[in-house]
Amino acid sequence: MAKPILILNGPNLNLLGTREPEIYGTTTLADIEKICVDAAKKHGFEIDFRQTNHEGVLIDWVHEAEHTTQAIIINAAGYTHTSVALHDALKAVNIPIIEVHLSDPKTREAFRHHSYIEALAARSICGHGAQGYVMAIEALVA
Ligand code: CA2
Repeated sequence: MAKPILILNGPNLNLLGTREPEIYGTTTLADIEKICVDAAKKHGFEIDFRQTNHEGVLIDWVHEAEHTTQAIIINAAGYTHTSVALHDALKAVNIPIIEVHLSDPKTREAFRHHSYIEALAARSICGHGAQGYVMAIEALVA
């Protein structure tokens, strides 16, 4: 059995679908998980879909990933723009990384324009909503 694709979601993404629908839509994180499971299954892959509000937990999951998964898809949410520690963890693992954002941070407030993950990612997929996660899975499969 192939190792699963790890899909990591950062802080506040558990609130999706409940607030700020004008930015993030009405799809919940549980809906996105289901969309990802179905998209991966089509290509014979499994996913391991997680969310945390804690930076250190994200970092621990990245460390584990080198041994347990074949690739990481990550929406680090606010930590995208702040976390050197998450950047260092992602740099230390030797597996493909794809960055995903529901919105396009570069068209929003200036403090969202820099990503500490972008330079490490094979691709950054932004502004496609939940479909961006499917695009990331398909990019990995291809
Ligand atoms: O567009 C994205 O996916 C973001 O990663 C979402 C983050 C934001 O900090 C990034 O700049 C871009 C915010 C996630 C918080 O999501 C919420 C959802 C509903 C209500 C409140 C927050």
